[in-house]
Amino acid sequence: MKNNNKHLGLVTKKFNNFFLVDLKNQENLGDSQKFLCKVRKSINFKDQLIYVGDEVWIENIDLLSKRAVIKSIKKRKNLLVRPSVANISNIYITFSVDEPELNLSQVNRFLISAESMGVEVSLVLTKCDLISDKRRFSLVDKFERWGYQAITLNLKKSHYFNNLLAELKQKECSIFMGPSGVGKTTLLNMIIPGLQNSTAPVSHKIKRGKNTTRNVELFSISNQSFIVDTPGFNMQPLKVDMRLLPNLYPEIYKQVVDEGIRCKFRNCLHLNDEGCNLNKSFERYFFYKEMIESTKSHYYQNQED
Ligand SMILES: Nc1nc2c(ncn2[C@@H]2O[C@H](COP(=O)(O)OP(=O)(O)O)[C@@H](O)[C@H]2O)c(=O)[nH]1
Ligand SMILES: [Mg+2]
Ligand SMILES: [Zn+2]
Repeated sequence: MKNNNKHLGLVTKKFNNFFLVDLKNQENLGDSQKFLCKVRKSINFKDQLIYVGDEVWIENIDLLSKRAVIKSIKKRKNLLVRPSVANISNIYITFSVDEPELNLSQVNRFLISAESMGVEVSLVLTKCDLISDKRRFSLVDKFERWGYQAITLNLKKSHYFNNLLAELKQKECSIFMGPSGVGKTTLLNMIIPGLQNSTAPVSHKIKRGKNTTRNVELFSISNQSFIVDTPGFNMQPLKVDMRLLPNLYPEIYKQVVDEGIRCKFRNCLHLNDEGCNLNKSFERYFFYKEMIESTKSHYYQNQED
């Protein structure tokens, strides 16, 4: 039985030349939702690769063999690299409060590279069973000053996890990003029943890269809501153009947008006081300056190449 209408689908998995596509609206196609697709030959996709997370139009749907053909790609909203995933709506920057110890400069870099994607960014703090409530509250306060409402998790208390899960089910496509050993896989295993990716204690992990790389995959967690599984990826913060940096710090752009501050020079990097009207007495200003300096040296290095 063939259906020749065109349907919108979501690429959830990628094999060599095949794509697993979930139909977005399942009108008139019964229970079948997932189709193994090839790309239509007549289309030149050479410079337009298809990624997991892409929305595609499929046709020649065969309901028996569950096969179809990808006809075209819908314009994508964004593309994350390493792992390559398209159309992310939410990035959950994930760090443990201990084991490994919380590194604020690293948290800052992950937050900024997530902000540079132009998506909704949240902060998750795992392993809160390892610290006192007092310390936990002080961290929540700190990140509130950074512009983030941190979600604190504790494997021993499912209550917090359930709140996060309910939130994820309201989002289109979420991903956990953070360094190795913070509990991302543990979280994914709790969110996606039956996933059973292997987790490893921190010390063990440092000795050797234990993950065997599998491909990125999207898992449905509720109707039209997905989470990215990124096995075998050690997430690294992306490099960000320094001219964009002022827009990526809530403490800065809130002053510009809410309070309407203006500096003398239009593209002020807020480094010197002359003609700069930014109130620099916020906690992350030091990190901000440090980041500008390091991107500056990269910038000049690249110019010389
Ligand atoms: N104490 C504690 N340990 C945790 C928690 N979540 C994860 N872990 C442990 O942290 C280690 C690394 O977890 P894993 O999920 O592999 O981290 P990933 O590298 O970010 O994927 C494992 O030994 C987990 O059992 C937590 O809430 N509390
Ligand atoms: Mg992992
Ligand atoms: Zn300024």
